[in-house]
Amino acid sequence: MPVPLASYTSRLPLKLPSPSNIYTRVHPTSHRPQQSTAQHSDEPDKRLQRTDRRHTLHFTGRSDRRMAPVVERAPFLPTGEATLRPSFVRDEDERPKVAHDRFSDEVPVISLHGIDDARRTEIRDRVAAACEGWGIFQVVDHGVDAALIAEMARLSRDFFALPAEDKLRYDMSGGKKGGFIVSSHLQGETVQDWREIVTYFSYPVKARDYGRWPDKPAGWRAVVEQYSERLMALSCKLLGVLSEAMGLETEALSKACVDMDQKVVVNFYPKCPQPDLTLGLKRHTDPGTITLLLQDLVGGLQATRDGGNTWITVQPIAGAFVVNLGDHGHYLSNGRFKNADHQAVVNGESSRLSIATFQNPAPDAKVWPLAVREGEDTILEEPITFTEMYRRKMARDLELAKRKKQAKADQLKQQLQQEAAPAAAPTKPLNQILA
Ligand SMILES: O=C(O)CCC(=O)C(=O)O
Repeated sequence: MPVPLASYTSRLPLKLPSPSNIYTRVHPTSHRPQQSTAQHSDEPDKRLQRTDRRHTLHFTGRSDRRMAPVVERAPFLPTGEATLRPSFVRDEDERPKVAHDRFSDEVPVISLHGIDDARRTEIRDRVAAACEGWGIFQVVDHGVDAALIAEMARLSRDFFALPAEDKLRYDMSGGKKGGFIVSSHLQGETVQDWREIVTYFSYPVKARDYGRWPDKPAGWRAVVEQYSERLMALSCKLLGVLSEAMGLETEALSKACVDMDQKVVVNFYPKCPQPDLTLGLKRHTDPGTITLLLQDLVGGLQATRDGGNTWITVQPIAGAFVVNLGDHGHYLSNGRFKNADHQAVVNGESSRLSIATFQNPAPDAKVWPLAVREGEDTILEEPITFTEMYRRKMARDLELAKRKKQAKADQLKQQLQQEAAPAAAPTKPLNQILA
């Protein structure tokens, strides 16, 4: 997923930036952070330091790099500090617009009771309407055991409470697939997410690497395994309904996924000193088919359906799963169903936990609309593999991040030039000049 990152599938061919090596390492207490490409120092040259409202920017002091801002990176989530470090501060246009606990009931809540018989048609129609409107809905009465859900959430919280060295045994930086990492973010992005994650690749079973599944807290592996299995079953059920909602045979979406991948990402968002300036997880769509998100009751999942102009905070419901349609689902429906545009915000009062289960097609599965309605063009120009779809998404995201960074640097350069320019001579009225 970050990103998009957080939601990334396993088993990509290695030509791509792989999901794990696009995580940028941010070290916990005892380690030093990776150096930025430009000069980085804990003791910046004070003569060249400039503070604006959002960032403390250090300049390299070398003429060729003088204009390149170096944002100081935090070595770990600095939860005990009164102000937010610059590396977490987002541009104004990216900051939260709605409070984490101003809940909206706009996202439909659908009971799956009777999904296999009496209520199937009704459920199918409600799912279709939700996907056309938001690309998001919540499901209750889904059949996943409440005790299993509670245990999964409890053990996940316990994992994040482990001492740093226990979590670091599963440190994911440097290209490892699955494990723990602080504040993963897209390469090329300067701003960090305010979160920790633990993630594991659970399907296909033959690709599981149990060596990357944390063995603490005790009992967690077994619960994780069971949870993954139940969520795979629920996802297949939902894909069946979604296929029917597209007017296709029940198995159509599962078949299009070939051998479905599943990846689970547990997000932990600690309390944040200045939540209005940052995000737990930046705005994104998930690349896969669907994502099932379990969240606690704190609130923080936000969605937009007008390109980011307005946002809502999804009402948390105990034991419910939020279902997000991903890019793959969006393409397969030829754009009829929206890919959920969402982000996670944090708060200053309590930490928050969410568990995202990403259901993705196999890397070489073909991405091409399955249902094209009369009069419609296909939204893709040619069939591509899921790997290629993901590569294009990453390239777009990186390009956007690059352009944004450049625009900021240009703006700053202009500002500095204006400040450095000698004040223009005051213009005197003609009669005074001639006097
Ligand atoms: O924590 C949340 O509410 C959102 C998580 C999410 O979007 C993700 O993991 O991709």
